[in-house]
Amino acid sequence: YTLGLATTELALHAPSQIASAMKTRANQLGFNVVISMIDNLSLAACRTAVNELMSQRVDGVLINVPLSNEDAGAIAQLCGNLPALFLDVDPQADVFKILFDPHCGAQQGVEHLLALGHQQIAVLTGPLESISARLRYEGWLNTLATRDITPCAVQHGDWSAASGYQQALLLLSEAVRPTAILVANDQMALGVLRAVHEFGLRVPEQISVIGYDDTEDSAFFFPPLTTIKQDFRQLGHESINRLVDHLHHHGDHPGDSLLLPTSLVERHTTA
Ligand code: IPT
Repeated sequence: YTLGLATTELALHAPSQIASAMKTRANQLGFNVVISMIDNLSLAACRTAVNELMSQRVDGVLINVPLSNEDAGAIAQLCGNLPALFLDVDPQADVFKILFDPHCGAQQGVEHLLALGHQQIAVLTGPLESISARLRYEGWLNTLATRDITPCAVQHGDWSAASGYQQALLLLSEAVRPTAILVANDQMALGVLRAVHEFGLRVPEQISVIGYDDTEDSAFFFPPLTTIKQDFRQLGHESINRLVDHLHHHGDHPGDSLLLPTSLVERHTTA
């Protein structure tokens, strides 16, 4: 078989680690993976990528592009009989999918900060065009609301360390200084740590920072980052297994979708 991967920006750590894990598993099974990368978040860009893969006669496609329910439906339709597995959609989306539970991850981050006694919590979301960024944000707000807390400040980044740095400068300039910052991914958290350092504040004594992903480098940030782990190796392994399973059985298996858990990794940026 040849499998096709349509993916969002591979300069980001999470999608590149996911692609790497898929390649590794596919190689073990003797399959090839061809990649088509989109460079802007739009349905049109995703269509172009999928068309490009189909013209290379792939036997199935993996789609790691954030898509609304409607757009995921449109892409599933474009694929027709070609098996398509989605990796960045709403858990409610009516397509074949493997996802980390965004509600679970968001809740674990908030509960960790609440257990440490934080009440002045600022949040830094991912880009709101991304469904996963929106679901993490929604999960944070819902969990905070169970304790009648609203974030003391909110900013939106674009998943990059540069945006984390810039948005953290804004969060730290607000009248009320947060005692903790919830960050939607580890790359942005890297930029946040630098901004906090430049403000002359100590992590975690004066301000706690928690990330999301647990990408390969996060244990080597300074201080080592507390974060919500998404096991990308497991995601790559499972997604190839399930897509290949689908190819062998030639049919619809609506039960094939999978929601993977996330876990809290406590390091040294929260107290
Ligand atoms: C998601 C990552 O958590 C985030 O850091 C960013 O890299 C994003 O991907 C890019 O789309 S993981 C995805 C499978 C929801």
